[in-house]
Amino acid sequence: MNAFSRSIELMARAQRVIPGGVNSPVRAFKAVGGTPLFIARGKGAHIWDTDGNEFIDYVLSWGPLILGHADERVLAAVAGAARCGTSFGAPTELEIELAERVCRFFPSIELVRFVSSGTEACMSALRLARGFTGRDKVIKFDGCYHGCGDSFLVKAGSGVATLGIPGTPGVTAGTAADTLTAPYNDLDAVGALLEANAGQVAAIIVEPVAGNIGCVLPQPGFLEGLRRLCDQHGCVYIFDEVMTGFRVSRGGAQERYGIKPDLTCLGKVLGGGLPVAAYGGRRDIMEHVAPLGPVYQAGTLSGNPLAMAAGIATLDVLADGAVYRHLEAIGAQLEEGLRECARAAGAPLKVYRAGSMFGLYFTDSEVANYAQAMSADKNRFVRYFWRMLERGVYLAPSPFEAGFLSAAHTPEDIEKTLEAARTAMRE
Ligand code: KE4
Repeated sequence: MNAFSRSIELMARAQRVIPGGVNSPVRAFKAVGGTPLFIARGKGAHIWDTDGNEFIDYVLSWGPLILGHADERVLAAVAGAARCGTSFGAPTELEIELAERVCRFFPSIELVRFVSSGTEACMSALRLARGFTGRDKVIKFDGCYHGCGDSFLVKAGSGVATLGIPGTPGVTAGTAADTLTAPYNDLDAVGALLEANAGQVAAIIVEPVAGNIGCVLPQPGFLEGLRRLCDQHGCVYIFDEVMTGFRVSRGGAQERYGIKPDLTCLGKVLGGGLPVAAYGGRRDIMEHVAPLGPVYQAGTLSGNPLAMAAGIATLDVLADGAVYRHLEAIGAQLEEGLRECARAAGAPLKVYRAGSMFGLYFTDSEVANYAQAMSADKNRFVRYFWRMLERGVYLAPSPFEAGFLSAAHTPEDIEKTLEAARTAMRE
């Protein structure tokens, strides 16, 4: 392991021209301290920092790289598209190709609109739900993160939780007042909010697996209960599958748990590492989107040909399901192995996994919502994070982020990870 001197040098330079030296706060290592590593390159399940240190990567760009870094099929598709030009601001056949694949993987999606980030997808889905229902309020869950749109920065997860940013600075009181929150997995709390705000709630938006509190699973009946409440109260049921889409199964959490939402947000894997996200769902709702209807949403680079090509190549590899059998095998190997490491180290540990996304908490208590995740031992996570990094394993630098596996991770990578965990988990 070389020192991280080049990253330290680059961080000092970056901070002179970029706020905090990063273009997204979670990258700043604030929750774990120290200097973020500047990454030089990646291949498969591995990345190399600017000091030449090699790591097994479980961040995978926060989820998109389900095939691993620099997948040859994705690179070839992007290169081919680039030779025809990078952007036209006009419709292309590639957008139809990717949209047809999305509708095949997600039968609940009858019409889909591409945007360039998960934030845009979630913001647009909420605006559409408000335009469709004529209502103003939205219900979200403590610790869930739906991007950095104003309405969602209320008790949000991910970087907002990591940095402990109080409230919603910069978001108007009126906007924040229209966002209601409930604890994850708490149907009674949602019912009470709906009763207290009768006829005012446009939508309930949920991460069907909460990947921005670490990895919190939906308890049996939770997602079904939200479906029932939306039907009873005339709310639009929005599944934010930016992280879970194509990740927890080929058809996302709605396929895994058998739920039919009204709208779905997608991102990350959808673009195979390039900027693609999407929102889509019931035709009668989506037909309110301009130019068909009055709900306006637009984007210069929406449906960008390079990003479309990367998404098409990625989904074509995922289509036959073989990747998911591999991901399930190495996911189970990692999950069981981490529990065994904790037992051997005498460490209190809870591990949760849904397909190829997982999370761990240093606690003996179950974690089913944000408050319980907050009660886990954060300091022990920080020690674990750095010990794993020193042993060549790159984890998300926050206890409130999920970890991810790729088709490029091998059983040997998992075994090496567990070997590192055996000592990294000690007190
Ligand atoms: P983006 O705007 O970052 O593309 O997507 C926002 C978003 C929406 N919904 C869910 C469920 C998400 O997880 C995200 C983004 N996830 C974070 C990490 N958990 C992205 C990493 C970052 O903020 O840099």
